[in-house]
Amino acid sequence: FVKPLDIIRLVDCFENYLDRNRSTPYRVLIIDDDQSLAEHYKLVLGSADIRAEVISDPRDIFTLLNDFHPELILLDINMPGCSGIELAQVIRLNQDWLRVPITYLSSEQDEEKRALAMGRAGDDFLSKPLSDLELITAVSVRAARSRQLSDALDRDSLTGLLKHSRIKEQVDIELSRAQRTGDKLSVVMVDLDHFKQINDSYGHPAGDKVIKAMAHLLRQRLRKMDAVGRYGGEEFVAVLPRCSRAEAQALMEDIRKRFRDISFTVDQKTFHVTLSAGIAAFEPDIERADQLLQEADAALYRAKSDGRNRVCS
Ligand code: GH3
Ligand code: MG
Ligand code: MG
Ligand code: MG
Repeated sequence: FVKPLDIIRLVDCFENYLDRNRSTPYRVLIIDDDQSLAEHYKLVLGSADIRAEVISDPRDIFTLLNDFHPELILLDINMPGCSGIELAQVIRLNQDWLRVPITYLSSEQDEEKRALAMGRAGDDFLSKPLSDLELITAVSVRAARSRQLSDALDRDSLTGLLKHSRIKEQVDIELSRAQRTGDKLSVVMVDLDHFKQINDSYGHPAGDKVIKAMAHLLRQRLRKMDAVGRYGGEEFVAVLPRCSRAEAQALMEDIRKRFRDISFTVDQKTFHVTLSAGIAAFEPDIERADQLLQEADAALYRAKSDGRNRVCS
């Protein structure tokens, strides 16, 4: 195993490279027929706070891709009954997994076969044996880059929240889950009050600061399983699985008050901003995600017309 000192040094030197959200460990999928070697890799990566899952039967791959959402795949080439090269090609046929980098990790020495592997579907090639330090370094760099690319595609650059299309997708995903399990689900739509006036009075950069503060507060108050996105300019959507209408209402009341109490200062002038929110909850008659979003939007409209700075459901 890597000496603790080496790991600290390594983590230090990748500090900038590792994403801002280092509280979420990278997820790496290891596919190798040599189970004890794969388990060893998993332990080594675990010591550097990288989460690895091991597959020794390639037939399990699609379940794992869907459930585990790896940010990097380490793929053996020579496996009984299945070639890693073919497996990489199969993974690449699926749109959903296009962005996951595939790194071959193989002891294959044959030059032609290595070239074939690289020319088909994988992205790069690491040769076994690999020291623990090499493994951690190679995986950290690739997973960090994978997450950065993913964030750039999925997240809004001002707030770091999910973009419009991704948060809508998230409503879809959680609605399907709620329909399957019968669990509760709430969707919240938030809009800042009289935001044009804030921009007009204090300038656009001040407006941006307020939007960022809203995003920060939402992230802070929501649970890990919740998703939050910037739906429009100063509009936000939060998806709250296993959260009832009443629980969502209480949570949003708390967020509303906290936000109202934030003092913003620009050019020695202090001001406050309020929010309005609308809540929709999953009921058995709801079939599509846009119904939930429409219901939340209608509740938000009521909050606005009832005088703003309130939560309606
Ligand atoms: P209401 O209480 O009815 O929501 O009033 P409002 O002024 O907030 O309503 P409206 O949706 O008409 O205005 C939203 C404003 O938000 C308009 C736009 O200039 C501003 N805005 C949108 N995106 C951004 C942004 O990224 N930064 C800043 N500073 N302002 C933005
Ligand atoms: Mg093998
Ligand atoms: Mg507004
Ligand atoms: Mg608006």
